Amino acid sequence: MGFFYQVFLIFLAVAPSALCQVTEFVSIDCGGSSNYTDPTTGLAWIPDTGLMSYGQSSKVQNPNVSSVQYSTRRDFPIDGQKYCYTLRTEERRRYIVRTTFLYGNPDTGATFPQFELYLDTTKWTTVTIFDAARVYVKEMIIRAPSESVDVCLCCATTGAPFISTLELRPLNLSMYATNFEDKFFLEVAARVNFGALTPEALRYPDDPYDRIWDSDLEKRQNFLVGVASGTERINTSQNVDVSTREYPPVKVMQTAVVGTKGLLTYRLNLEDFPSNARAYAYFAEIEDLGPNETRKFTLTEPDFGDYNNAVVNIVENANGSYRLYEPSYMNVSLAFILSFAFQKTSDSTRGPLLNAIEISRYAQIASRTDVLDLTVVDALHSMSSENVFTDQGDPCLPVAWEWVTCNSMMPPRITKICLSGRGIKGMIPSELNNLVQLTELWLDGNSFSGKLPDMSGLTSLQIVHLENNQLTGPLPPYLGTLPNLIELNIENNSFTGEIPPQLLSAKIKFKYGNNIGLHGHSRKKMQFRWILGASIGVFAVLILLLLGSLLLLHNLRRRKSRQKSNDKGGSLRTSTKTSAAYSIVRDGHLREEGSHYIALSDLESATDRFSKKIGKGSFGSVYYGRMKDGKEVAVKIMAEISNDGDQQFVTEVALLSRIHHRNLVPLVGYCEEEHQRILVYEYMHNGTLRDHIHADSVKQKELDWLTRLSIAEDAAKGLDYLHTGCNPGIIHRDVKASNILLDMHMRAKVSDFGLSRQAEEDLTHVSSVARGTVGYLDPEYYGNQQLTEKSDVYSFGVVLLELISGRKPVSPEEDYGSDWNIVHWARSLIRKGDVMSIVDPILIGSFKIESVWRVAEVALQCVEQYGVSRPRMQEIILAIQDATKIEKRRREPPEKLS
Ligand SMILES: *[C@@H]1O[C@H](CO)[C@@H](O)[C@H](O)[C@H]1NC(C)=O
Ligand SMILES: CC(=O)N[C@H]1CO[C@H](CO)[C@@H](O)[C@@H]1O
Repeated sequence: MGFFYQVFLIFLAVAPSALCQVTEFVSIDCGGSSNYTDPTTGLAWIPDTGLMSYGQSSKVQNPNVSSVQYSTRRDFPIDGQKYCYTLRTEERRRYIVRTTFLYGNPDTGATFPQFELYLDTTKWTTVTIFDAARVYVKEMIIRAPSESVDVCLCCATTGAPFISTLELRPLNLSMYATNFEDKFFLEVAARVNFGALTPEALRYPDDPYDRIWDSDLEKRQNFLVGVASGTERINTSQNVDVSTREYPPVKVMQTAVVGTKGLLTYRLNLEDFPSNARAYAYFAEIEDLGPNETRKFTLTEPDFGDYNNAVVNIVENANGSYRLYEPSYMNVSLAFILSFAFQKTSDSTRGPLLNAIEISRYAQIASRTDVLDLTVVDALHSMSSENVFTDQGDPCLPVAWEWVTCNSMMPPRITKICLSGRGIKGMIPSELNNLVQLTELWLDGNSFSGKLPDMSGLTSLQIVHLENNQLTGPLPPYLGTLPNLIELNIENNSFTGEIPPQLLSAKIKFKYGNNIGLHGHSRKKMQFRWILGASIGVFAVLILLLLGSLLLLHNLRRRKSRQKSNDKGGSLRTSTKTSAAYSIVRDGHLREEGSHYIALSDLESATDRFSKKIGKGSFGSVYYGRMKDGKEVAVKIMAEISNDGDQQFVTEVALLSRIHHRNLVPLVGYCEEEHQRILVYEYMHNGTLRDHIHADSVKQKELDWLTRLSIAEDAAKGLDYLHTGCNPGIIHRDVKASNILLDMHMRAKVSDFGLSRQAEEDLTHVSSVARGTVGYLDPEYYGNQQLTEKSDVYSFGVVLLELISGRKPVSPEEDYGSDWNIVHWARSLIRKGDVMSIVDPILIGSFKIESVWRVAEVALQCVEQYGVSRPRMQEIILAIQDATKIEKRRREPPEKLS
């Protein structure tokens, strides 16, 4: 399966858009009765008869939609139950799950239905029918959490739940990937095709992924109102290059609206909002602009806050006309009413243009019932051959199965099982012991046989009914010690042996008649047991006490040492004043804790008169040295001593001496003598990351994918600490592979804060001369000189691409053309879905492609044009950890539930 999957992924990666998706589409006509092919779409539909045994098919009257799938619907009973369709999925693959609802019957006078829709246990939406003739479409984009998903209807407040169609559409690898997909599904709130030629929505085959693009001509309440005057519709028949991340259909990009008077405005309602959302805009220049013409505009939307100032210049952003530019907001908080405006800039000759938008709500994935409890219901299910169980979906959520009662914990636990008189045959499953919250167990009136399993873990148990079965064997002693038991009935079974004496106490309502082999206890035996039991008990208590105090001591010690290390690193957090660093500069004294002054003569002897050069940093040469106490160090001599260098030197020392993090190279000391300015760092045995990725000898190069991931995670944590752990935050400004060093255990540490400046406390950016290294430099920063943490993120994205590809960021010597640049190269290949082509050849065959995908995805986000679209270091760390998890999962087979 793993191999097949990989082959399949490679196949997808090679031919993303040419792939014939149709065979993988699942299209279910609910209430339908036969298979057929829809002539307008060419899609094959199947009836839901094999998937759903509840409810009944009902004819839709007066459908104004001619498709066969809307001539019937399935109506469900009005009761407290949930009704679920189960769809097979490939775990972790992304899909669109779509349900549609056409009620039809407008003239019956009955109230229109309103009910709840769930995906697994996650609340999807409330379906409310206002217009009997409208097809309501609900779409969820998911990364499949397991091998199947349940689509459940329940909880009608008026009318009866019903459904018209259910569709599953697999997506190409990284389409609709978000940093939040472990915890959130995406509920599609709006997907609009502007300038559409007809009021009908556009879908397959125009969209190979069968997304539904609503026409902006569709008449619906509160849909695209408040249109600015001067708004005109344009279209083209020329092809538009859409090979970006989401592959919107060409046909949608071939039409647009233009604000000929300089303004485009729209207002629409977003169902299930306010919420956090993912918002995409799709722009393609489809008018032929004259040589002196420009189209530049800005977005004005109160909710988008920060993004308002970004200027869109479609041709420039998309790198040409008839090409797609798709800026996105990965996480923006939006209100129920979305009202947005695009405004021409004063120096632009043409008004704003818009081809399409797509807005989705983040729907937090709800927990399912605890897996331990699931093992029990699965075991019970598998026992019954006579189809006693027809339950669907999760046992507890959104409403519990009829024979199960659950508590309201998250994840929920089962508190009561009631299976009286179901005709179940076989042994009581041993998994039962997992139900630690169970208070009532009713298994009476079945044909359970064999011995009672171990139920000693069910310490919450109060009421147990096992009467009228064929159970045998002795009554296990634990029955007498269940602390909360108040009622036990085992009548009419074939139990044998002695009754545990506690059961006969008055506190428990115990019925045991008609068990031929069962008998009471003899008193003597019992006394002996009591004495034995008591002395064992005392002994155990003593041992426990002893162990307990040992543990306590251990913990105390641990806490103390942790406190100590916290104190060390804490100095930075608590000193919130920027002025601190600069006052040191003014005084010229560096008496910070941590770093200390080292005399030049000591350094000369440590480095054997600077004889062993090991590298060259941004500011000067680096030499190997060994201090008197044996400590190995890297000694960095600052090259030039201009005023500028002076300042940087002092700043760096002041900064570095106050920062302690295990992913940052520690500063040991400094020296300032005879016009020499020297920094002394801890020596890193394995040199720079650059040496390892781009080494000449193959032996040195052997960084496997997991090692690369761990290096990336370490370095990301170092940078994250600089950005968020320091107050004020610190921007590194020169993140690159040669500034990531490796210690003897191949743990990575970020080095060289030569270019770092403390970000001023109340400014979001600091202006200064653009610095950095060619190939890693953030184009936005280069353009506007506004430095933010996101510039480091950009550079780190380049490092990630280096780790994946093993190639240098810019590479005149490698034969890739004169302006070869890793970002452009990787971006175009990844967007085509062709991640295999960028992977370092020496890794081929030894990694899991999905793990590389995860990193490639986040790397692409890091090198987005605009800083606001780039993730924070924290999100990057999560992505890398995710990739590591994926990679490791293959190596260690998943743990089996016992
Ligand atoms: C979006 O941002 C908010 C606050 O900035 C955060 O609470 C939330 O977890 C983020 N992600 C999602 C999917 O909402
Ligand atoms: C340039 C172009 O193709 N324009 C077309 C836009 O759509 C209308 C029909 O709605 C055509 O008549 C135009 O030729």
